[in-house]
Amino acid sequence: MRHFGSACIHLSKSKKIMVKRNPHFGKLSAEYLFLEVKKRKEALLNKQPNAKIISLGIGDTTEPIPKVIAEAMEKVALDLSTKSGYHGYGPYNGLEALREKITEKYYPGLVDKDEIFISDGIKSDMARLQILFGEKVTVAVQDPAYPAYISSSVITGKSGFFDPEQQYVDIVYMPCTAENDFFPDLSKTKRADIIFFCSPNNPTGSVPTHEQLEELVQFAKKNDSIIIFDAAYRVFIKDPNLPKSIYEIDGAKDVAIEFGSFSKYAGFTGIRLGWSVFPKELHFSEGLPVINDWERVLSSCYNGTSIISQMGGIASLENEGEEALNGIIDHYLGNAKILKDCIEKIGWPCFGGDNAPYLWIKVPGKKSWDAFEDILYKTHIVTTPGVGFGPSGEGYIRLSAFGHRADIEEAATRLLKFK
Ligand code: PL4
Repeated sequence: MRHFGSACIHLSKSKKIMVKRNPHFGKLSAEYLFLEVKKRKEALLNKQPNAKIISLGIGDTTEPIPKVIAEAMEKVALDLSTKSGYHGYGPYNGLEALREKITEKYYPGLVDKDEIFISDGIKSDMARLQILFGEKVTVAVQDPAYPAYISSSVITGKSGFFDPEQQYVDIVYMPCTAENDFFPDLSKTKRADIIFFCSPNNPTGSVPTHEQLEELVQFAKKNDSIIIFDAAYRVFIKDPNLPKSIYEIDGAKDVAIEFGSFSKYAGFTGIRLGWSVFPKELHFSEGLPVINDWERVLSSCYNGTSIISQMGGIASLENEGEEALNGIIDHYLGNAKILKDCIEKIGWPCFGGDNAPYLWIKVPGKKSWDAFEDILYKTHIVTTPGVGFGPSGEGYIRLSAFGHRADIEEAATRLLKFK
């Protein structure tokens, strides 16, 4: 048996074949965060099968997809059963009509439709990104950050090992804490080839200002680094003074790739639809355009995105779909407000939730996993332990504001036990 963090791995006694395991898997810490959260929830249910669990852990959408969007998907699905409406493989970069809509809505005057590539979501694009850069590049992440950046980097060989401080050696951690207003001190940050940066941030819910993103772009330019800007939650930014895309910053096209998703905007976490932006201006040190290699990765490793999802995506960016979806975003932000008011009544320091669907909460006197267990067993509410997002998350938990209103109100009542 070998121990990695809190997990134990049992070595099998069954017959072994000659193929060696990818050694990078041996460097991974414990369980992938969200699987560990799920296991602990199941452990509670094994002990208390009647527990009425409210899940505010994994950030998954709960509200039904507006009918006008579902009907667009139904139509294309039915058309596929006809000779004239049948489609085979689609273009590997996605439907032109969808790329045009994304450009119009999200990047007017900033990005060309040929710089957009439709995908089945950010998480899989992140994995393909690792193929693009290979194992030799160095990586920086916000600490705390969405754990998939680190897992996919480690699996593809970008880190030596997981040290006793629960950090990956060779990965640059950029602490984002309440003390620095959740924006890294770039004057103290070591250079890395690739900088993962998420805004609104998962898990802290913080959104950097224009000035802060300008600083980030200048930092990348000075260091010849590439920013990977994850805008999965951009639709939650309601403050008109805050930037929604890295391309709102002058010169960002020289140094930044951006990822977007329909998961949280349109409730497509199960349908799967996202996009990447690769500006033509972005070049490798040899002078070759990065976009050309991305096209090669996609043409070699991806066969295009479901036409059903893409037609749903188009409907969700048209007026009727967009209006209905804005109501749903407001619903989730209303949930965040209910939870935030409740946490403020309890008196725990609480961040995020204004322009993001996550609340970042410091539970006084407790480590993250202890706070997670305490809340789970006392209130039957699933949260996500902050330390799972990085060492700077220790002592915090994350609450997701995705949920039906009745569940959120019930959760707020149960949490008041801690007052
Ligand atoms: C649980 C910053 C959630 N099993 O749906 P996608 O692939 O377009 O986007 C995934 C994604 C990308 N970027 C950020 C994200 O936070 C997410 C989704 N994160 C969360 O609770 O943190 C869902 C996580 C899922 C997973 O592991 O991704």
